[in-house]
Amino acid sequence: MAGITTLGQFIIEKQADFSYAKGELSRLLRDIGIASKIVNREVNKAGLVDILGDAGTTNVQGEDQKKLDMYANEQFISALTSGGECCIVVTEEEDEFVPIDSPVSKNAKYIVCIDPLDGSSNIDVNVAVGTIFSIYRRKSVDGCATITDILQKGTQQVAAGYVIYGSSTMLVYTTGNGVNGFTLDPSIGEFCLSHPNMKVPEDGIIYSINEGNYVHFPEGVKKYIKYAQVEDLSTRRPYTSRYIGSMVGDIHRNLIKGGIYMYPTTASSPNGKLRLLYECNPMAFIIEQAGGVASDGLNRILDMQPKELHQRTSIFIGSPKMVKKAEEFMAEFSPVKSLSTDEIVEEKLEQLGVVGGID
Ligand code: AHM
Ligand code: MG
Repeated sequence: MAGITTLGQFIIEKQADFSYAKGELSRLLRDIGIASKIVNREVNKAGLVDILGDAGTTNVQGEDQKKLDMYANEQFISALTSGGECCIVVTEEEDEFVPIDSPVSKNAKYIVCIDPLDGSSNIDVNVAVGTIFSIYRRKSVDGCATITDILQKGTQQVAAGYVIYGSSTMLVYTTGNGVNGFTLDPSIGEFCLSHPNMKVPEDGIIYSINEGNYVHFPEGVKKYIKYAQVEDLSTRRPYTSRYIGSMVGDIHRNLIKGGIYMYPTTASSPNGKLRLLYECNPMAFIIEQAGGVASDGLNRILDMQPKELHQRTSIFIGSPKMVKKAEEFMAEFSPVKSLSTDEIVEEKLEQLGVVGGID
């Protein structure tokens, strides 16, 4: 089709960017694209069929699972299983990692970390939700991959992306050579290149945070919010507050318009709410590739060494000028990261020379 580049064509064209690529990563991205179309179909008709509401179970983090969360989880695992390029899936919906136990997949090179349906509390009210994914190359050479293959820093990601199921459905991804966005054309059932080489504006006027948690925020965040609300025409303040409560939607908007998204520590989430492996790392990779910044307020997200599958972190992400300003407030007013009780005990044991801390 003249004038249109589909996701499939684009992935194949870009395969040459990878010196080691033999097409596996391209096939993996294609499989994720196909599964997201199936999920999109169900999200679009969620109001029509009996898949709204709680499934009656909770995930490892004690959160209610929605039926569509589980449906999306099954679709992505199934696509990654039949594709044969992925040896392990880490998903928000499963306590343990999911080894893809087939003769082909066991030796596959890639690990996928995924939040199959993020922001799912928005489904019932017809607000944008998303899928977030991150792809790593395993360290071990063959046989079953292990936890060490999974717990890699975000800097090791070979690809990351998200799908936003919104007023239109888009897939945005990076393989470390910029960020490209594809809009699903429902009439032909294809993601078509609509946002080539996406760049986050260097500065913006939107700040996105759940301000209902204000009293529990670190002092640095409180001070930044007050800064955002003070009038100063030279820096286009007061800023505009926009918060959907759907990370993909909030970050996608800020990527296009410029802005900062923050989910800091709170009383109920002393380590932050969002998960490093399948929410923060992929979003940080995409935003950095688009020219933005992502940190926990003090340290770069992509440099964090994950210690567990469902590890959480606070996050400040978006336009570089805005994130750096928020970091200045954090450095001045909240320079020390709050630690969980386990981390405090672990640090103490490490100081005492008890190797490995606690389990
Ligand atoms: P989820 O993975 O359980 O859907 O939670 C992640 C979501 C993000 O998309 C969103 O930004 C955040 O949780 C909203 O949390 P809150 O309602 O505390 O503001
Ligand atoms: Mg999520």
